[in-house]
Amino acid sequence: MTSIRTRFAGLAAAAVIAVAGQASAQTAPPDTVAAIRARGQVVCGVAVNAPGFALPDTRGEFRGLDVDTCRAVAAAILGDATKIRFVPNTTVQRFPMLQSGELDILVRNTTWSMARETQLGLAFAGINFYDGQGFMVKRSSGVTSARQLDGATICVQPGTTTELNLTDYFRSNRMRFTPVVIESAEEIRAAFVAGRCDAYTNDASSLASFRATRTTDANDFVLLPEIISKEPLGPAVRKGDWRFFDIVRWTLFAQIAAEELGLNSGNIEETARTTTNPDIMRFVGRTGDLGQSMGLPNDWAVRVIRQVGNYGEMYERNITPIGIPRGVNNLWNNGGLHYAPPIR
Ligand SMILES: N[C@@H](CCC(=O)N[C@@H](CS)C(=O)NCC(=O)O)C(=O)O
Repeated sequence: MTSIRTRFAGLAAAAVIAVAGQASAQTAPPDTVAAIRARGQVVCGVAVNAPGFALPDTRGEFRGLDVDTCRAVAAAILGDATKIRFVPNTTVQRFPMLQSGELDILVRNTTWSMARETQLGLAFAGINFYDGQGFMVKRSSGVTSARQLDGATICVQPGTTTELNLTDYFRSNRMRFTPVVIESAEEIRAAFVAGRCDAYTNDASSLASFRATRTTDANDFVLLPEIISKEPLGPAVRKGDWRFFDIVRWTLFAQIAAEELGLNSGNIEETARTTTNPDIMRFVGRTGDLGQSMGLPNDWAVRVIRQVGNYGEMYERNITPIGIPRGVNNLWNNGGLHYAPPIR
């Protein structure tokens, strides 16, 4: 029953998306930056329960890579990384909430795909985590490869790329499966632990994050070796509001470039004053007027790096503790994929 109901909710959300897409084509493009300034806050949509990406700590403060990606935008626009309201949402709710203007920005383990840009009226400003989809099983099952999952029951969240890849993978390998579709991350994990499904499929980061929350029995769960998709995760905004898009895009690139330039939260202010390196002088706004070109003060990137840190600092703070090595999420000149175009 749950599975039928949640599937129906997914279809209803898709209908809302189609209508919202038509409506937005007729109205003037929103000025999100003006709205953020007037409100004094960025409204950022995040996951409900995603350790490493978005989760409130014991004092109720949100922590995670997605959270920090939003904080950096608040630092760039408002000069204060704390001027932000986090709005947790499910995989099904996230796109209608961004389209309707309830959110300024969505940073929610969300995969950049063609259809999400061309059909949903959204634009992805960059990639804050390179991910891929995996499967987790209980060690006691004895399963060691996804190819052994023929006939299995699989827990999956609706409205996700995960659901689509799962179907493709089983079809192309001539295997069958029964989905158990549950919208809430907490409930789907409980269902998996309780044995309602043989395997749980999600972004590998999310599976690692689930395992990291199992304090006593983490070893009872195994991530299978197959990674069946590309899941480039990143911040999404409404299409058409290009000023805001530029700020989100170049804020993330500034964090990546800062790591490459050896700039971090500890040294940025001193370096900004003393450097004679032309790339860094432009980066910190002593030359080039690049901040002004986005309607921001020229030291916008200094604010971002001082308050939130470079990309590597965000990674160490949030992702290293859930046990995922830098790997493909390293800089391009260190064996990874993160590459910022020139800031000039
Ligand atoms: N990246 C995929 C999957 C997104 C997804 O399922 N995220 C999970 C994994 S972190 C999630 O949101 N869990 C936490 C939650 O629902 O609060 C997509 O964009 O469709």
